[in-house]
Amino acid sequence: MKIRRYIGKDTHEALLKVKMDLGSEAVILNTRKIRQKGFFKIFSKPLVEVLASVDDSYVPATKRTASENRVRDDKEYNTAGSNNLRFNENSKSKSDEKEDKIHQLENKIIGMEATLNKIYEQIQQPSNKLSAAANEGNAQSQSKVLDLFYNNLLKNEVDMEIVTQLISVVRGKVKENVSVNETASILYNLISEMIGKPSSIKLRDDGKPTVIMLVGPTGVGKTTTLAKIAANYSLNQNKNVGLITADTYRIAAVEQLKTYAEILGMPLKVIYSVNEIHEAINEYSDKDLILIDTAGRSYKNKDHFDELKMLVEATQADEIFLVLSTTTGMKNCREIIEHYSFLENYKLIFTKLDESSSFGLILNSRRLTNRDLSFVTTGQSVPDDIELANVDMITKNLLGSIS
Ligand SMILES: Nc1nc2c(ncn2[C@@H]2O[C@H](COP(=O)(O)OP(=O)(O)O)[C@@H](O)[C@H]2O)c(=O)[nH]1
Ligand SMILES: [Mg+2]
Repeated sequence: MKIRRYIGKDTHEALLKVKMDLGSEAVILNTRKIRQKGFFKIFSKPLVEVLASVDDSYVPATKRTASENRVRDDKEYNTAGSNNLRFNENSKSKSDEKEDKIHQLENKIIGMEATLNKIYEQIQQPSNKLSAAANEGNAQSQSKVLDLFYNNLLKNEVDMEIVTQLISVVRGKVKENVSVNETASILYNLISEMIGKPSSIKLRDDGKPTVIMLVGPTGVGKTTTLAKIAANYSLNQNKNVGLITADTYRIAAVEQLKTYAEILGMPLKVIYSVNEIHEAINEYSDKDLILIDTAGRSYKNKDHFDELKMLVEATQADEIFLVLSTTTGMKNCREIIEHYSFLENYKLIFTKLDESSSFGLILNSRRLTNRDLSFVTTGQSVPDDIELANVDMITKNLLGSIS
């Protein structure tokens, strides 16, 4: 681990020096303002000092071979999305750039192929297998029908405890000779009720900006989701939106949101410590909506997680959204929810529904937290791939096909 000190006339200049020297993987350890020494310099503007570190194994882009760049770009493409600005862009040779472009196109084609396959599968199937089979309405023994749904719910990763409870409620309600249709409709109602009515952002009506904060583990899609929300409120609802990021752990994270802010024509404020949050919010007093992005602090690192707690405490946001990915395993998700239980009130956002085949995690988390469901995201595209959770679609997915 290399640790170095960089000085600039402002944060921007100091961070630029970090990037030039250590690349965008550099970790910012500390930033502070320093006074220049000497009698006359005492009255000049303070300089900014940034302490940054980078792994010894890190090779700056300019010193990498083409194939190293290719492997690295694969990683960056997968973890930060195609919109993420990469620092080494300017220093690449023409052939590297060409290779990158071809590679990005390949990725896009793979994505399109997957989408086409999905559409093809849907066309092949009756539009709603569940209702098609259910419409037959054939009477069967109660236990056979219930077994079917029991298995489907478990297959879709609904917690055993919830499945058992659901089935026992249905058992109490239906007669011995029961149609699949009747059972499906009772279960459908029970599950929809459990998922609850999704709740969007509640904008303040006292003329003050509504302050929204997104929290959650690294890589679940907080920044992308924040950009989607910002774009939708700005473009579709004509709201004046200001962005703040407290995720200054990696330069690449700031760059990512900066890129979105530039594309969307919104201001972005970067805060490096908890005590800067009030000033940042105050400077946005003309905004309708302030969206705050946070670093995915691991609860396994107590100091980092405590920093997040302090930020939450200091911000007193109007609403906090805990962002969870449907691709996370339930065991992991349970641990995450437990660690974020310090939040007094929050709503749930689920991401990456496009990458997950079963939505048991949504029902389980709703049950576990008893917090309102809000948005779900269905792809990497900003601003399109976000919607208020569709309870009908989630419930049908959980009940599964019965053919
Ligand atoms: N497939 C898919 N990928 C997503 C979705 N939302 C975000 N991502 C991707 O997940 C990766 C991490 O996203 P990012 O917003 O940086 O996560 P953060 O670390 O929580 O801020 C990026 O590659 C995003 O493009 C989604 O709904 N579906
Ligand atoms: Mg982020």
